[in-house]
Amino acid sequence: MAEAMRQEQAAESQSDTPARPETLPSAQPPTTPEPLRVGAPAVSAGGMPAVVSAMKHAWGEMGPVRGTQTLLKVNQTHGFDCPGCAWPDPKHRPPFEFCENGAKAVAEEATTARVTPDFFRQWSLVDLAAQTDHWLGKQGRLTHPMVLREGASHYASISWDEAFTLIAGELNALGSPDEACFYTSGRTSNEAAFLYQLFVRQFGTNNLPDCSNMCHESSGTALLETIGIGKGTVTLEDFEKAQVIIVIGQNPGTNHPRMLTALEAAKRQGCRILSINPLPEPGLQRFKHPQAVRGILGSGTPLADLFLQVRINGDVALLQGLGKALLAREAMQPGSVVARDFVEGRTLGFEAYAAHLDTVSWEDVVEQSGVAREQLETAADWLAGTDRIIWCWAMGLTQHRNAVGNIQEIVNLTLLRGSIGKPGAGVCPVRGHSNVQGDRTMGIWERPRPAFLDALSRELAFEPPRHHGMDTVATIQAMHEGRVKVFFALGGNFLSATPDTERTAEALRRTRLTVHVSTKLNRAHLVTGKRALILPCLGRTESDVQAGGPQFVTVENSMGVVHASRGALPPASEHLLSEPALVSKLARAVLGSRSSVRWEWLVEDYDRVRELISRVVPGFEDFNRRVREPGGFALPNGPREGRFTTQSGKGHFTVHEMSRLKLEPGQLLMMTIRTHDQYNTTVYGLDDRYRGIRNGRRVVMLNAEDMKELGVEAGQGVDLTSHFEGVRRVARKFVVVPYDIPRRCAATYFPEANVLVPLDSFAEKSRTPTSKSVIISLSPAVDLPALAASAP
Ligand SMILES: Nc1nc2c(c(=O)[nH]1)N[C@H]1C(S)=C(S)[C@@H](COP(=O)(O)OP(=O)(O)OC[C@H]3O[C@@H](n4cnc5c(=O)[nH]c(N)nc54)[C@H](O)[C@@H]3O)O[C@H]1N2
Ligand SMILES: Nc1nc2c(c(=O)[nH]1)N[C@H]1C(S)=C(S)[C@@H](COP(=O)(O)OP(=O)(O)OC[C@H]3O[C@@H](n4cnc5c(=O)[nH]c(N)nc54)[C@H](O)[C@@H]3O)O[C@H]1N2
Ligand SMILES: [Mo]
Repeated sequence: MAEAMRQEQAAESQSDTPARPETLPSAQPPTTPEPLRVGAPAVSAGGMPAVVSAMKHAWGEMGPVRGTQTLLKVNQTHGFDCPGCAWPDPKHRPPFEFCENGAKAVAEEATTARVTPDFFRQWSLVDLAAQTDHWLGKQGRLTHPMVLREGASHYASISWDEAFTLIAGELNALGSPDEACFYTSGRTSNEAAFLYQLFVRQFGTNNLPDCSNMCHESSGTALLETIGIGKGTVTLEDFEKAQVIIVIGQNPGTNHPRMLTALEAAKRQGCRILSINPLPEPGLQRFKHPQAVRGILGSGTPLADLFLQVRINGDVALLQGLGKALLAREAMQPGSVVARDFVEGRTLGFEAYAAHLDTVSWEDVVEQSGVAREQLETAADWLAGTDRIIWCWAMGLTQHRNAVGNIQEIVNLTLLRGSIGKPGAGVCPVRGHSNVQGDRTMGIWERPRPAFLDALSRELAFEPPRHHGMDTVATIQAMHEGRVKVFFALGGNFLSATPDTERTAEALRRTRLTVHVSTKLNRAHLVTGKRALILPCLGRTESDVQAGGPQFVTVENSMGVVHASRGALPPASEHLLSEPALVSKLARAVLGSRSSVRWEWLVEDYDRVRELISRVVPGFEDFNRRVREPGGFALPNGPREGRFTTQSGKGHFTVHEMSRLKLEPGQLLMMTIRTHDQYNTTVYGLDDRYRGIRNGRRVVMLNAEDMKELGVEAGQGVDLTSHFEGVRRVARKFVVVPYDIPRRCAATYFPEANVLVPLDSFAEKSRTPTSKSVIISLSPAVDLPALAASAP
């Protein structure tokens, strides 16, 4: 304690700048002194450049020996689950079952660089805030628990016991447990997530916002209502049997590269692939398998057979157009398209759906979707020709005001063709974080189902709170209004991932305490409450040894398969705690004798945690045995097995009004997307190789015709202003890049553009921020010499 205070005083006397950063998160420094380079987008994904890039990142962070050894353990039966994405592992795994971007994710975590107490002595918060996100991430792994005391300018080290006592003091002083929020990012293991939600509910609140609120919440909401489960229905094997696969609102070449292997295999079986996207993403046009000889040397496999260049948020119109075209074929030849027996016996609401499509005009479909009728007719021919259809989607559909409608229109087409609950058919929301789906299954949800709470109450003899808690948007609003005073995050980067960065920053600053359990330094550590803690934890790649010996954790992939993940590397520091151990110590410190759970005993051997899970969560019976079988086990999935699990027991057609774009002159609709060199808010590098944009992230992609009309030129600097309910938000100094994107549409990168996303603009029902539908206008930026773009 005395040592900590001394360090802190020393740190404070070093600096005469204000104690807390004034730098607004949006006013980040230019990403690089080098000029932006823009060239032609790549013609294919994968291939040799992917291999080179993977090795560069792995060796750069870890050196050649540790780098190669680590990569050999990714996604193997006795290795660890890749922290990159939630795409499932094939049954027969090649020795290198990872991808370029998985390698970057692993390298980022397994780096040999370290952020020590010495580092924090040198760097004040103000100085750190002046660095880029890329730089912050490159400093390495966090090694010690750190505290920022009231008024201090630097973080100082703190013992674990003191840190837990500090948190307990703040939490137990609150007027109500609902004055604290407990965020989760989707990398958290099942074991840690289960213990965490148990702790939070014993503390007395359902305030469990998570990254899912900003991600696939719209998918969960849409699917739960219509088919009775908030998850996808297909397995990896279904990809080999499909005749048509639609990839809509997703960029798998960058975000789920291993999915390309499944698509390539499907193509070899004669499957057709339809891509629906405002951008012709190179990853979907042509693929060279980086781990097969034909992929490295050959010219690759053309993937998408048809590309529909939909306008941003034109998907409801497009999907209704496909519905119309299918019903027209049915009218010409009754019984040829609508799966009559299925629709009559197993679904509700078909008549209303068909009647609504009658009122939709082709003119509106074409105008609002931006896609020509002939193209839609071609796609409809494919859908009419087979019922082995798989729909895959991601953030391009979930982050709009009518996101739930987008996904329910997919369900309509699926029910119409009866293409669900049979081999080679179904719906496939492709998840992001490697265990985001599992965290929900474990009870990380602000609106838990009563049956889940009943089971907790029965097995653990306490009365969990029944009223709904706060999601991500509500948490920010409540912190802003002073109703939430303590913010705790198990992973993630809440500040940079959430909308309206300025408002979120202000909200965080108004709290009494912010706590981040993290592996790496990020901007969320720099914008804090009165006091703040950084608690460093083990990552996926590291061995986890508890009193009962070496442990493994479990995760659930995008297709509902639960399997083990076992780290192998020595921990980055001897001071790290595993997430389950950290949560159990926290629970003990905060709840004391109020909790009868044997927290310390549970984490001595994670089998004990799993045993508890098996008694609370349906589908996890005999968990410890089944998870030890190679490949793990699949959770029950009614719709996959031919049973809709809605209350009616039927699949539901739904009716949605087409979303109409209303833009004033000079306004554009902007989406915020990921580059090829980032993992959400973690910036690995400054290139977006597939899109041909290098060495810069503050760019805005525009249609060349719009540029002419707006009077802006390639390479010009502009400020972006977003418009929502009379409020303007500004992001400065973006460089204009002409791109193949529909008229009146624009694209920028997340998280640089998050400052423009309005907090109060979110999807109906799911409350997901509308990060892909932001109305903006441009104005010339003064003074942008360092970012000038070179000509293509
Ligand atoms: N390497 C890497 N892997 C990742 C991540 C990462 O950052 N890096 N993030 C992980 C996470 S958490 C997630 S959720 C996923 C995200 O995976 P994606 O959803 O693929 O990620 P985004 O970059 O947001 O891309 C959205 C795609 O939707 C398109 N799109 C945008 N608006 C619309 C629209 O209105 N209609 C249609 N049809 N398309 C639209 C964009 O052009 C883009 O191709 O990836 C996961 N995997
Ligand atoms: N504008 C805009 N905003 C978006 C999106 C968008 O498309 N556009 N996408 C949204 C989506 S889909 C998502 S999922 C969210 C992501 O939101 P988050 O999940 O909150 O953000 P990440 O960037 O994935 O979190 C990265 C941090 O997690 C920590 N970390 C990494 N591994 C571990 C670990 O093993 N344990 C712990 N405790 N910490 C770890 C590191 O410190 C790292 O800095 O962002 C959302 N925000
Ligand atoms: Mo996500």
